[in-house]
Amino acid sequence: MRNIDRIYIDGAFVAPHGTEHFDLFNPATEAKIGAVRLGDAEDLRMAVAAAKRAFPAMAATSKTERIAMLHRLRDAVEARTADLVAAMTEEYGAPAYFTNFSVKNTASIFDVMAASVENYAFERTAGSSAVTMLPLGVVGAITPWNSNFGFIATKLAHAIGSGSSIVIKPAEQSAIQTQLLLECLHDARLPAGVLNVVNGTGPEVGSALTTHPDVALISFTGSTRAAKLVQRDAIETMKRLVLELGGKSPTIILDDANLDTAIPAALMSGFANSGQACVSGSRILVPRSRQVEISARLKLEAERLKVGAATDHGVHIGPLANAAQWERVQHYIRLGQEDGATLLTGGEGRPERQGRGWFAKPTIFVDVTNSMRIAREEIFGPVLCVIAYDNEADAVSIANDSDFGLQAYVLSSDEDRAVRVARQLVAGRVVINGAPHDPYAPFGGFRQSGLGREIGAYGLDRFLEPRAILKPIR
Ligand code: TXE
Repeated sequence: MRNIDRIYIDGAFVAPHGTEHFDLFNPATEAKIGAVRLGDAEDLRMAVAAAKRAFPAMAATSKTERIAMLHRLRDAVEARTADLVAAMTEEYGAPAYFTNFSVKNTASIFDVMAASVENYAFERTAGSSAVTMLPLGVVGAITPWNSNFGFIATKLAHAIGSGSSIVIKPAEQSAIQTQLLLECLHDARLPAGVLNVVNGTGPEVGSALTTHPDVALISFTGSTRAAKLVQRDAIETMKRLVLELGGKSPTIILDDANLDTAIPAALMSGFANSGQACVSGSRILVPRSRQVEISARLKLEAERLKVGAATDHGVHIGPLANAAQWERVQHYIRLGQEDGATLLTGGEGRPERQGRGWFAKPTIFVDVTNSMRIAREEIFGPVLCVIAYDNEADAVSIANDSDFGLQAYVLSSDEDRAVRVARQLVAGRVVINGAPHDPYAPFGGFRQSGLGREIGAYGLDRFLEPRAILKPIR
């Protein structure tokens, strides 16, 4: 049983003032595995005060010093890879290929930021003025449970790269993972107060952060619902915002696609992390002329996917992260049927052989129209919609008919054609033919998928603002 009873303020693990606890579970067994003692608004204020004290010295650091800190953070994460994977497996339940990728990616986030800082022009000229890109002050970060390590690392990397100090309010559901990551980050010996982490709930600790007058910027990843509350709070003191939110990403299978590669790619983008990903390709757009053939292949290959605990051999899909998420997925599966969509495979309940654990069946609906709620709302589970289109223009129009605009996928045997289609899509990223993850590509979305971009120079731009010095011309 793990009891997380410390928060991280001013370079030290300290007991929070808060006395409430939040129980933690293994999603594959539903067994309680620990509890986290939650911080409160007073803890948050102390964390912001520490960050405020640390800011001037951090803002004055050179590129070389920031790069050295980022490298130390990378090394500290790499040194505990196996422990981090184990913690993520126990608390989150994802299969090994996913947990290994997540931890490796967490280390590489610091490397990518170090390279971006190296190339970033902090000193510039505009006309005859000297322009310096300056950090804004204390940064507040709020992160969700679905990719806990990656999101914490991303926000911290941007803070260090820009010369800011940071206070992070992580998701309380991932407290075991957060605690272990913090132990690693502590080993990187950042100056005290540069990194502070307060466990707690969104309405208490999260909103104490978003309303705090000494916080200059909020970098939030989570639901569009909570982001609207954050945005409302931020208005009061004109905080800058970076919002990375939900999606309803289309996967367009063009009529010339080779199904041997297109079907696995479509299923991978839809079912990775049990569909608990903002970039999940949850709408599969298929040419009407090939709908029957494509649906048959999707069914066949989806039914071959093995659902189970990370400890089982050869598992593709793990459990959902918590009971609320499992209920939410069941609700949408019922809703799809009520709205007239047809179940191609999957459905309500647990897969056979899974008596306990928050496992859901990989589910695919056909006869879906883009106006149905299952095609418009983020489900955040292994539930995919197949939507038929008449021609390329129709595919683009359905893909773009969404409140979101985070990511899109195009599959075709003609790459030039796929790029032509990609250029018409309203999405922060378009992935062609299952291209691998690019850690340097800007990340973020159009419309209600968010505000701003993270990663590299695009991310640094949001954490910095220009100061121009105008001198008399001689
Ligand atoms: O997210 P929340 P939840 C979507 C996904 C999922 C749904 C609900 O559809 O099913 O959201 O998940 C903090 N002020 N995504 O409830 O509430 C909260 O404590 C300040 C998509 O877990 O958005 C947590 O740290 N902070 C998404 C963080 O916000 C507040 C990832 C995210 O929690 C707050 C997660 C408030 N008033 C969920 N209320 C993605 N884009 O990847 C909550 N929080």
